[in-house]
Amino acid sequence: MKIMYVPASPYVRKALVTVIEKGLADKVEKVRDNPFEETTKIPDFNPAGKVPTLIRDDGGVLFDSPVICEYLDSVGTGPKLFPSGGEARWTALRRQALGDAALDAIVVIINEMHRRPADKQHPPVVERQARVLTRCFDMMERDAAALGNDITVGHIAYGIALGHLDFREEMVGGIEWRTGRPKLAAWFATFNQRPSMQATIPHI
Ligand SMILES: N[C@@H](CCC(=O)N[C@@H](CS)C(=O)NCC(=O)O)C(=O)O
Repeated sequence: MKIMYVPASPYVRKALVTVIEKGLADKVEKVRDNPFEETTKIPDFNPAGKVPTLIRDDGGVLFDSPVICEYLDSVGTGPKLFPSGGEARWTALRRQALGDAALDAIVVIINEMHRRPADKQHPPVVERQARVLTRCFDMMERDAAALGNDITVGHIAYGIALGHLDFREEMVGGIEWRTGRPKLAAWFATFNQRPSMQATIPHI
């Protein structure tokens, strides 16, 4: 398999953490391709032109990190990251959606503050997404005691959203998530030590 990636993308990181957690590191070739560069080949495979994009060994293409992560879970080894059914599945999917919602809000803030000319920026956009982030992290804090030492795609999505805000803290105007969220901070400190998280620390 091949995964088209950039090392700063949190959605890519979800997929790469999953690759490692599922024992697939030697089966997935990483192909660096920046979707914002003219030379990108990503649109030949994924009409959205986004990373991560996964090219399977049979030539089939998968995109969007939730789909890629579920595929990797189905072909790898180790505990299921997507529980097969019941309430456990809904909990994992809800947590994934919450982590991804926080990521989406971070991306909107960064695009608004750093990818638009100053005279085209609209502060209410950033303020609205900052409120989204507050609500997302508050919900994670309420959930933190239930996270335990398990790992599902929901845990991965939480960890990557929190890690991404740390990575982009300056670009999002200094929003930080630990104050007033001690349970979440303690959970992240442990989760972030997993080899899969340490092997995928984002960089430019
Ligand atoms: N929902 C997608 C989001 C992927 C995404 O937005 N990736 C960004 C990089 S962080 C990208 O490729 N952006 C290119 C663009 O917006 O044109 C997922 O979960 O994979």
